[in-house]
Amino acid sequence: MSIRSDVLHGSAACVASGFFGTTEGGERVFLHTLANGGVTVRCLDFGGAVHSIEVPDRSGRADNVVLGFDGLKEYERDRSWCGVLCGPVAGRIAGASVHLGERELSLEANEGTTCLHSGSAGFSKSVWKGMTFCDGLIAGIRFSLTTLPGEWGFPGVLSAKAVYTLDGGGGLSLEWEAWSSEDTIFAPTFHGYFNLGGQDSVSVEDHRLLLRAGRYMPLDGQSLPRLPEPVGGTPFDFRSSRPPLPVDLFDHPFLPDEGRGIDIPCAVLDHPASGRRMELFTDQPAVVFYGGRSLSPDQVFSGGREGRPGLAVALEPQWYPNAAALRSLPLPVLKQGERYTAKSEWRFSLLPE
Ligand code: G6D
Repeated sequence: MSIRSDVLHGSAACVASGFFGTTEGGERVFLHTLANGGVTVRCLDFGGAVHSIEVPDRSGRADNVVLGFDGLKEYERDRSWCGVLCGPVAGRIAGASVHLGERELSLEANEGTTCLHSGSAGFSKSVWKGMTFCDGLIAGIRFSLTTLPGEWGFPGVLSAKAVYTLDGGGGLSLEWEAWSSEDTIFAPTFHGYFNLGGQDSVSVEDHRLLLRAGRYMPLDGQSLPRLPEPVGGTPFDFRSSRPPLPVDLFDHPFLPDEGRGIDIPCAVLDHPASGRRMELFTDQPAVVFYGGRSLSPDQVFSGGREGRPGLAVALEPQWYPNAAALRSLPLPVLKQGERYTAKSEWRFSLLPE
């Protein structure tokens, strides 16, 4: 069910950009605003981050439903990947190394001996080039980034594009394109934290989550994903909508076998009190559901909201994490000169009355 027309305010698509700040390295960062059909999305060149998503509730009152920071310094210092693009490879890589053909890729071990989200820099700490576009029906922004040769330990020069598009019916899509000058691995994601209760909500305990996933990947003692197992009879069975609790438990890849593809939402997050619903569609084989257990009071998000476990949840569509260590899962190889594409969509609507 899309957002009712009387709530859309009939606003046509529009875009705007403004200066946001200068990084510690002296790079200028712009904030880009996409507005369409009553939904407003703000994105940053820094990390290709989604800074805020304002969505109406059943009474038509719009509120921000993702975590973001008010200043650039918080984004530069953040260690929770709040709202940013992760890559070239999202998730954990055991031993921070990957056998690729005859090569051994040596990546940054930024979590013990593990590489998490391509290290402490990667896509999430890069300044992307953002260019907005709008044709009256859709509003969007194209983020582009070209790496240095072998940057972050990934072979060759990578040219990546991440395009956010906001349609007039509450749909925010993210489409990836990438090319590499050498054979490499490529499996990015978007790491937004969602709380559909809005800026004043401090917990997702009043939300409900549905995951159309019959399998999930258990984690070992270092939070490294292991081979998939059935969810049946475990706390990881979200095939019926229920509260995403206990938040500390969840940091797992779910495999939306049934819910994969752009026409069936693999995940549905509901907030009955406000009437907001978010559906996630993706062509990727995995979605990491992370309950936000590492969010902490030393983080102050937009609107002065202190971090706490369960403040918001992340749903990160991506390739099978840790595939390099799990021989039966295919590596996300991007061959020299090949074009990588992927698409996910976060669609906001109102719960049926
Ligand atoms: C924690 O284990 C989680 C990761 O999955 C998450 O992406 C990160 O915090 C932000 O390390």
